[in-house]
Amino acid sequence: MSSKRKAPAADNNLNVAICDMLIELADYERNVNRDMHRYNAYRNAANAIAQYPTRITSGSEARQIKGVGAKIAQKIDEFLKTGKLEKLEKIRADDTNVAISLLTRVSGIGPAKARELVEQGITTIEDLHKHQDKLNHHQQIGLKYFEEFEKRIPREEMEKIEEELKSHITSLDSKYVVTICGSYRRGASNSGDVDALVTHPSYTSESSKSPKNLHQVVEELKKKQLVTDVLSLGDTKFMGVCLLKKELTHRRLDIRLLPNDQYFCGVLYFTGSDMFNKNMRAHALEQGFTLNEYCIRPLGSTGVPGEALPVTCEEDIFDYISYTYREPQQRNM
Ligand code: DCP
Ligand code: MN
Ligand code: MG
Repeated sequence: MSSKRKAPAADNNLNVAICDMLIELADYERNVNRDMHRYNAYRNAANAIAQYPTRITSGSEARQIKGVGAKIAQKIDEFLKTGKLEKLEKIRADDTNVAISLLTRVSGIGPAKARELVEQGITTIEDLHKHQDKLNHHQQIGLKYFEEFEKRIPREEMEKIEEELKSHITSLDSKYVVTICGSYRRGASNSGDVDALVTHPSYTSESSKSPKNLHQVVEELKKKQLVTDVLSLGDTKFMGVCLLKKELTHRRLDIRLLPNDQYFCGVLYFTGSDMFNKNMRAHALEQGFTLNEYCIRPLGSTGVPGEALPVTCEEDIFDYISYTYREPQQRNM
């Protein structure tokens, strides 16, 4: 998980301006009002509109799109007629909103922390540098690489990071399996971060001991100087920073260690997109299955999930729920 601000994939989106407006509203609802309900409503509308094949000419036309409600349609209408949105103009003119939105762009600073800081008069990145004592370790590293983390990672660089990760990790033990998921696996020309999944045959969901693998992997990546900083590290989840070469940009790297028997449900989930996941989970439910990042389980007549079904590849999961298989590049919505 990564970038805090991102537009829906919009290769040939004829309604970019409308989508940008909705995403700005969504971010405002999440970061300033902490209203995830409205946040999701705006995001869903933006995603739906990004897929729309023609240029929208009125609010009533937008209203016909699934995911666009009456209130959003009205805003689109105002925007198309006047070229702006009064509500957004007011939001942008409010210094508190602007400061909160800015601070939440720092990795590790969420809406609540941002508001707390702004209430203490800390409103700029410069202020943050002066008050580092108010930040935890993750937030301090987020601040240190504030500009770098906002830069997208070109696919070519992602390929090199993948190559290095795989070679370092399999040099520890050739039985390790590494998959870079996220937007990269969907074929994106650039990515917000590196989402790496790792598994090893000795680690399954039945294992009773807490696995040492991820600690060993991170140690090795630090030793090889690919990992420069650790944001957080547990037995199964690492969040940190990597750097390919001295003169290049520091990048956000997430690594998850997954049990061998849960690997492909994890690969499916972390490949996304989040919209694709939502749709696939909804389809699974309609077919009487519950699907999450760990497993797929049949739902009994009472709605209670049964035992996890065996999965040996992503296709198995599609097969169970009679969903036409889609290659990762076909999962952008
Ligand atoms: N994911 C999800 N639901 C979320 C967050 C994440 O299903 N709320 C899944 C789908 C994402 C994947 O995790 O594709 C990785 O999350 P990222 O935030 O890293 O998103 P991407 O890799 O897709 O985009 P980016 O290039 O911005 O990193
Ligand atoms: Mn990520
Ligand atoms: Mg990503």
